[in-house]
Amino acid sequence: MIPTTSSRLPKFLIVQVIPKTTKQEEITTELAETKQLIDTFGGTVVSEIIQRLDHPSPNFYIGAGKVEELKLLCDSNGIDVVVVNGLVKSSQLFRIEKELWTVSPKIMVWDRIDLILNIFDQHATTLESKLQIKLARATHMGPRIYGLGKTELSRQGGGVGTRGKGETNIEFERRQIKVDQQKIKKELKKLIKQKQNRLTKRTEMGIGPVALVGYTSAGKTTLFNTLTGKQKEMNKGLFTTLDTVVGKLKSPNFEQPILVSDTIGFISNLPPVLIDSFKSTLLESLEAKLLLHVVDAHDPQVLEKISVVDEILLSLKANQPVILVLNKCDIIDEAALQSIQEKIEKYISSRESDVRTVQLISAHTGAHIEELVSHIETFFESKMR
Ligand SMILES: Nc1nc2c(ncn2[C@@H]2O[C@H](COP(=O)(O)OP(=O)(O)OP(=O)(O)O)[C@@H](O)[C@H]2O)c(=O)[nH]1
Ligand SMILES: [Mg+2]
Repeated sequence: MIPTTSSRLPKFLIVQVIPKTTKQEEITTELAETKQLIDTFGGTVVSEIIQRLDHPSPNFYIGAGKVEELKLLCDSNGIDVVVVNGLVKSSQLFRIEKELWTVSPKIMVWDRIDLILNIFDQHATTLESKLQIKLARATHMGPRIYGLGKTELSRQGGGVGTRGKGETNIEFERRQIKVDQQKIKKELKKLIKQKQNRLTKRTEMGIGPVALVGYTSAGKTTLFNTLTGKQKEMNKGLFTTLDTVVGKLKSPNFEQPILVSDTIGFISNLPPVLIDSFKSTLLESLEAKLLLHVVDAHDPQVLEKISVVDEILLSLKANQPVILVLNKCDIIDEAALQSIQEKIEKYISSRESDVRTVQLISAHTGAHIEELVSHIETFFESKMR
């Protein structure tokens, strides 16, 4: 069990397999993001193993020699959780976990999705997001769900994590899990229907909606608060926002308010299972008339992150007009800003997206917010003509 309430933070070890041709810079960035995720979860990274392999090994994902190294490191550092940063097969995670039983049966082995789901778990407040997490977890865990490993889910399942279970038991669990999944899906379907009705009603009450989308921690909620005068939680960590909230932006140009929605942030290597389960949360964005794609212009990886978000929007078939909002201008110097703007212009012209405008702002200080609002107004005025 993870010692979350004890005096120390759970200790994490990151395992990363990297193709031989990957540049050092990319490795550093990827590791930094994983560390940030672990930090958000509330853990501390005490060790890492990086293996250069063009193809992950079929048995353990990492090579057998690295498994031995992993055991030693887990033992000497008192590791609680090993995070294998990648899309790892459930059977591979289980095999690693089994190897680690000789060190301690308490060590858990997660992949990136498990880590993200466990962060989601901490932030889920509505029945909808709780169900979505449950469903994504059940789909993602594969054989691990049958109580073969001592994973978070099996722990939550209340003692399912005992080893050496008979075939009959596993068969029974397998059937039970299928039944549970069907139940969750049915419940979610009902919630989506109710939500769709609410959305239709709400749309009649205002203009829009405008949806804030973007990479996690880009500043969506900060901008949402600035635009609507609300006080939603914003945070340095990733995935602070999990559920969608709608607020009103009052404009003297219109009788009705402009509706603005804030939703969950995206991240690279977000697997389809997660996107799929969060479709109902993303409903507001999918049905919006205009998207504000918020980016952290101060981030050195800004272009890569814009492209990740664009790909996810594409996969969700969200092809509405976009205003690209370059946020955090208060902490960027003039020269860096110019270079970023040029790169972004180039990126936009190379893609078939519907970016109407690029607007630099600071959601934090409020700089250039009026210009952004004016772009939003112009968009809806043109629609009404
Ligand atoms: N300097 C500066 N910091 C900002 C600005 N906007 C947001 N931030 C900071 O960026 C961090 C993330 O902000 P959020 O508004 O929570 O970001 P988000 O996109 O909603 O993040 P998630 O909901 O976690 O996906 C917080 O620490 C904010 O204070 C800005 O304009 N300037
Ligand atoms: Mg947020």
